[in-house]
Amino acid sequence: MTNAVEKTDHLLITGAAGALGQVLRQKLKPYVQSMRLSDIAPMAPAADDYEETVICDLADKAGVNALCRGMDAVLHLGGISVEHSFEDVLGPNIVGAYHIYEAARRNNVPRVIFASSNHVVGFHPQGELLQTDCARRPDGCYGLSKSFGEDVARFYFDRYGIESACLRIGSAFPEPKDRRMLMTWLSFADLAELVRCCLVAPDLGCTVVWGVSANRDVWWDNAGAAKIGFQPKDSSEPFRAKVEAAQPPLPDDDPVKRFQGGAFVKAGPYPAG
Ligand code: NAI
Ligand code: 15L
Repeated sequence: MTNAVEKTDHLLITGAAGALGQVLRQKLKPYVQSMRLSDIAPMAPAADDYEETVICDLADKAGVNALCRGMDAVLHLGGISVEHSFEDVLGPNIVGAYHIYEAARRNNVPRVIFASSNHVVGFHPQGELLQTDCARRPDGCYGLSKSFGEDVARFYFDRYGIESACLRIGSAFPEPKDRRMLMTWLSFADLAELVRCCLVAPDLGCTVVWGVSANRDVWWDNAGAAKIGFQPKDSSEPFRAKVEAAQPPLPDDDPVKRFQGGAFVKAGPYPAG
């Protein structure tokens, strides 16, 4: 089996019960033969013989190992998706990322698409144009956990040749919810196309890609996207008037306006566990 696939035979999606998991379960269907859908939370039941649902905690090493058995690629969306205490992110995000890559290695899964986040660079100032190889400046325990995940991806490529795309997703929602998201928004259609490109890219290597639509103003230079043939089509511009009418500009010295991570940079600290 080569790493590049025209149509992925068997795809594991973690975090399948979540917001993006539900979207991608539908949108990726034409590009895969079968999907194993997993989450710690209940999911919609398998729709046909090509879907399978498995409840699994990412902190359960044996369970995650079984999830990866027979898979050709993993789309790793599962975990805590907003700022929380270190104790809260430790199992799902940090231990979970390690379990996914270790299970990929043990089961000869050649490719993992890892849902990283813009919060690995959240303490860069807004307005600064970042390359994918910029210094990481995580903006909290959640960002730290995603930064660890990117390191695990790199290690498993360098050591074992498992290819990865680390998707530094901006804000993937039906529409941008605030002024910051006019810059960071990623439409669901562009997200699905980004994942499809990662599945079929002939030479993915270990690539970091900004998950962002073709917004008028962006903070991220997406060279990695060009490498895998991803060309976003949507833009936040049609939502600008609505967003700006709903939210007055923030003062310039508000950290939410100063830093790329927005509100995440002043979340917490949270009490331990
Ligand atoms: P979500 O919170 O809706 O979904 C995450 C899923 O992971 C949930 O269904 C949850 O039950 C599951 N999960 C949590 N702990 C688990 C555990 N211990 N074992 C197994 N499953 C567990 O998040 P969403 O928005 O769907 O995001 C998907 C991924 O993309 C997440 O990893 C998130 O960090 C990342 N991301 C999302 C962005 C967005 O704008 N939606 C932006 C940047 C990154
Ligand atoms: C994320 O990483 C979160 O998962 C998502 O809920 C949004 O808050 C997004 O970043 C963002 O920065 O807008």
